[in-house]
Amino acid sequence: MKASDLFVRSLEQEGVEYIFGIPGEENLDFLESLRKSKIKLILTRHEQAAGFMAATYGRLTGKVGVCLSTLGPGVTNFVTAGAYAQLGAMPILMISGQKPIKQSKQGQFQIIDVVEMMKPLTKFTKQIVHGNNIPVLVHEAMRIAREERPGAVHLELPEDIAEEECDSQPYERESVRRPNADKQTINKACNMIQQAKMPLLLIGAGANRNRTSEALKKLIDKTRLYFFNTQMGKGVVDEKLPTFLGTAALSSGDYLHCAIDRADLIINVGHDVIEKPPFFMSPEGVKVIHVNYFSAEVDEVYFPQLSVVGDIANSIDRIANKIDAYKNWDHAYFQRVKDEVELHVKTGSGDNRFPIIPQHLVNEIRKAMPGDGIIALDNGVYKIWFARNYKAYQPNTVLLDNALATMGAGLPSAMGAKIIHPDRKVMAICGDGGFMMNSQELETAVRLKMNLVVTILRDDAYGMIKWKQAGRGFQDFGLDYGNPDFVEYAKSYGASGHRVKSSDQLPTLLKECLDASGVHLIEVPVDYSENEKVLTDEILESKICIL
Ligand SMILES: Cc1ncc(C[n+]2csc(CCOP(=O)(O)OP(=O)(O)O)c2C)c(N)n1
Ligand SMILES: [Mg+2]
Repeated sequence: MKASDLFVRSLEQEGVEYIFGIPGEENLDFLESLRKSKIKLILTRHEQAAGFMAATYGRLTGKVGVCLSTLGPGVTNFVTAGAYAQLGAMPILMISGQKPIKQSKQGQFQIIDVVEMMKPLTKFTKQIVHGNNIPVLVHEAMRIAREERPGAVHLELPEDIAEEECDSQPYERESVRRPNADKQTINKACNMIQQAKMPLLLIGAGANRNRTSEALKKLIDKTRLYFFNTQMGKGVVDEKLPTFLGTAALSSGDYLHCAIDRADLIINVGHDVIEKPPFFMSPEGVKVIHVNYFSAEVDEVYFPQLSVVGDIANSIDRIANKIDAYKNWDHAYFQRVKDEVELHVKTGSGDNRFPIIPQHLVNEIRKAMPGDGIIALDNGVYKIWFARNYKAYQPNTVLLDNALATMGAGLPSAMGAKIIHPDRKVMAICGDGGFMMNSQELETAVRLKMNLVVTILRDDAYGMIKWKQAGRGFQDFGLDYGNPDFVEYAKSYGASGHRVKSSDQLPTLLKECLDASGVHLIEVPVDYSENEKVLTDEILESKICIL
């Protein structure tokens, strides 16, 4: 069989459904093999966007998202997406082409050492030097990408290898089950939870996997434990539940941290060091049970007393079976914090000022989105507002990146989500800065006939940095820009463009766009003047920590 056919057959064998990317002439054999395959090619307008889409596919399905690029400039465009997947624990395989390796008459034209470049960004990177190695390398790359902690892998397929004849066969994918924690450790964890006075449950990024959600819901239903989550743990458990305390959107000092400071035990499920720590440990402070696929990476602020290592869903399920709502638990203070959090989340949500304030926008978008609707956020100051104020009801309905925290991923990740869930409502939420970093993908979305809403918060600035600049006491400098006319810009792609002209118009417009077919871009002029007041001053003034 021809090597490129063998490569595509190996991917089919692994269950690959889509390949996102941009081929170059070095991928032409691969492309021809793909043409004959049932794997669909999603052609994008930038490799970075293809990588973000593949990563989102990995994030939402647990299967490996695959993306394709040419050598040199194509694959250097994968760097940010590779880092996004690697830090965010999203399984992806990046495939890139290369000039012939056995004989080349082109000198160093477009050639960089791609495998070397990929090393710090991936779990595995290899150049394929013989067609017969393809089945084993594809199998290994996929296994490594999927295995906890999931991440990025890369294979380079040089032009001359792609066209050679080989005689090996694709592998059958084996079935693997993760190991479970031992009985003694589960018993120890249950004893610690039973003996605690003010236990809290924390749901982190690693808990955002299939089956974990159910186990955690069972634990909370049975014990009424108060819980909070990190930004990437949003939605694992329904945030409407009465014992949900909120999302740790700020590193410290938020209302929620008052509860954390009082807790004597934190059951930390799926802790991932790539998110800023949602709390700090100290020698005499809170005790921690670390529940994860692997033991804790210990540092000065994180040194759990017990690690429950094994499949998270299994560990939580077994803990839930063994423990109850105990009489010695004192939840009164957590309830007071909960009341305070709810009060502040509501403040401003009905404020009809124009330009629109973030609290109001978050509230209207929550009202407009169905329970299983997905919002995909880019990176800007609004991410904090959404993390704090937008309640996620189902797993993976708030796609935000609190790992690499890159700008430019909002639109591509929304598109990736839409490809996986064509029947669900999907909205990209971007700043004017982040949107413009991958706005060319509007063409891809229109070409793929997606029903998609793209909301752009327009402040004509890199607002997040402006806020931090003011917070440091620096003068306003170097962060303002102009924007295209977003309505006309959308139209030029064959999408529909809308501009919010008053607060009252917002709910109807959101609803209309979500119900309509096609790609709808909504420009929302936003007023960020409340950032400092709500995210800093009011929290400092609150008495809840000392009550
Ligand atoms: C690729 C990338 N470049 C720069 C940054 C640093 N950064 C974080 S937020 C931000 C401003 C975002 O501006 P915008 O998208 O308009 O959102 P806003 O905060 O104005 O709502 C910048 C420059 C980043 N996170 N990612
Ligand atoms: Mg902006």
